[in-house]
Amino acid sequence: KMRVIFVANVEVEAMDHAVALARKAGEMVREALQNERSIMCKSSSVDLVTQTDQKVEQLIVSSVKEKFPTHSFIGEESVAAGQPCVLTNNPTWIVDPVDGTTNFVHGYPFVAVSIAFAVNKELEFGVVYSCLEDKMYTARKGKGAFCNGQPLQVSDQKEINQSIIATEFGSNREPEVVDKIFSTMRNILCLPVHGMRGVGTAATNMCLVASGCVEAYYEIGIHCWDVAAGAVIVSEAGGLLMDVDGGPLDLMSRRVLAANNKTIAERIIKEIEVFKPTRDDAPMDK
Ligand code: LIP
Repeated sequence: KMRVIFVANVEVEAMDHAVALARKAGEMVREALQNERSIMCKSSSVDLVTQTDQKVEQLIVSSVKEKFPTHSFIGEESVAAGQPCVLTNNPTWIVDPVDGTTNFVHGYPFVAVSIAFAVNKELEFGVVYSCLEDKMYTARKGKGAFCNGQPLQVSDQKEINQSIIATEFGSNREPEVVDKIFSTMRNILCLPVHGMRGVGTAATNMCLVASGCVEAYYEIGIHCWDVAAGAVIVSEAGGLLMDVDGGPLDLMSRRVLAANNKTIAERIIKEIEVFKPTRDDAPMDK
């Protein structure tokens, strides 16, 4: 019993720290938007990164390592710099310092800081700060989901024809992949659904599912850091997480479906043309 209490206390302390870090990171993003952004490319000319992404991740990493020196870290820019992307049983922070980097570069007003925490490979809490909306989404396993302290609840809609579905085009520009992405969108649009949306950041799309604004969000091509925090928030708001083929969510698979209920999830799955990106935890030489 003492160990359970100890673990819970660490998680509460870690979550409070994550919220404070997300807010500080959001200030850095807002400040950087007032200045020229240095744009660099990663896997392609449309997979962007900026010094702000790197500075924000450095702020979070250094602060976490100081306060929780035994904890592990998976961060988008650390992995881009060659750190392994492997989730172990060790308490692990999973961070996207600037989710919606392309939006950030263009000044398109949806940019989020996403911080998740896992122990024994189980997600324990998620924090997503939509820093241009000043919306702090938080959720801890078993304790509910909130936006700026207000409880969140997914939509109760079970009719796909009365739904809005979110997705993104992603950053893969290979024609055969783009064909699958558009074919899936055509299938879903023609069900028909009320509409399709995407704000340009996975974490924010997931928070919109948790808020009941959209019934589901799916995407193939995301990374674990894009969706880890949002997964806790959707789940604690009464939603569910799956792989796009109907299997259980596999955080490293680069595939996600977040939905308000099983009825909507199963209807969407029938329309998705699945493909398998290289996993986040694939050996580095892959
Ligand atoms: C983005 C995701 C988005 C995806 C983009 C990009 P980033 O994350 O949030 O869902 O479509 O290709 O991966 O790179 O801005 O942190």
